[in-house]
Amino acid sequence: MGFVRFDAEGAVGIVTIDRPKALNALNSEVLSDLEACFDGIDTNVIRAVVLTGSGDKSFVAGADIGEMSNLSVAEGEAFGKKGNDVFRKIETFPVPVIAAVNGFALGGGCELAMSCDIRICSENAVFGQPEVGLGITPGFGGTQRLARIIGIGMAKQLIFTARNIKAQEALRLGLVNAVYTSEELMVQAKKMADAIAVNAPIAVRAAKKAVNDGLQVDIDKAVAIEEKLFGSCFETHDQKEGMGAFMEKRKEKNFTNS
Ligand code: DAK
Repeated sequence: MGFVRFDAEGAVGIVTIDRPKALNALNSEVLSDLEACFDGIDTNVIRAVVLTGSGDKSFVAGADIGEMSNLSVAEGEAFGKKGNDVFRKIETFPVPVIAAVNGFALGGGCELAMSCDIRICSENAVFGQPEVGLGITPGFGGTQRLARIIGIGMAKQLIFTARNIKAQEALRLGLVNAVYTSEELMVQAKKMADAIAVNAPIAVRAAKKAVNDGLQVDIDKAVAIEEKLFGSCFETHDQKEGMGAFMEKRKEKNFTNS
């Protein structure tokens, strides 16, 4: 794949958007490569994914403005659908995806980070939804996910003013969970991914689905979703192994995702 690299380090997959000359901006080819990359990940082996951008300047500087500038309405819709399909794929990907935001995360880049389960960033990260200054609205879920993550009032303020924010403000608003130096970012992202990967995959996946699906419905339906997913863990190897290890006071656990 031309614009996306995949590396496996044990049970952790690292997906790198690799178009540094354009600050990893998302054109149709990058979106296709990203989709193909996630389609190709063997979730029997990979238990957590880190998504980042190549270089130390940019995660993703947005959708490709050059490519977008001359789109017709129909082409704009097709481009939007392509992006939304990939972002939903990441959001609903069976295993957790951590965005390691290593610089600019603007427009589609901020939206891509928000489609991941967890965001951490480097000190030089910059987040923003500059679309209204370009004459468009955020189109890869930004109006929806930003409001869900940082709250309606602040999301509206950032979107309407098109103001960029730096890492520390993103941390204060809850857009990212932690800020690290550029050197430490991937180290910490992999450490977090490792900490996820040692747990029972069946339970981690069910927990991701419970949070995601539960947030779309009212609390009565949400707890019913949780009950179902909780129940689905029982009679599995991983549940027996996890509880067995506790009963036997055993530290080592052999989770098999079965
Ligand atoms: N698209 C294309 N190329 C980009 C780019 C982008 N978003 N961002 C940067 N580049 C390219 C630059 O053109 C430049 O290329 P060359 O001139 O060297 O060929 C190269 O990357 C380096 O950029 P700069 O020279 O500008 O670097 P600086 O350090 O001076 O500035 C910057 C970095 C990130 C502040 C600046 O590049 C910048 O402002 N970039 C644009 C950021 C932006 O506005 N991003 C949001 C794009 S709008 C849709 C769904 C979603 C979307 C749209 C439609 N539908 C539903 C249809 C999403 C929209 C967006 O994301």
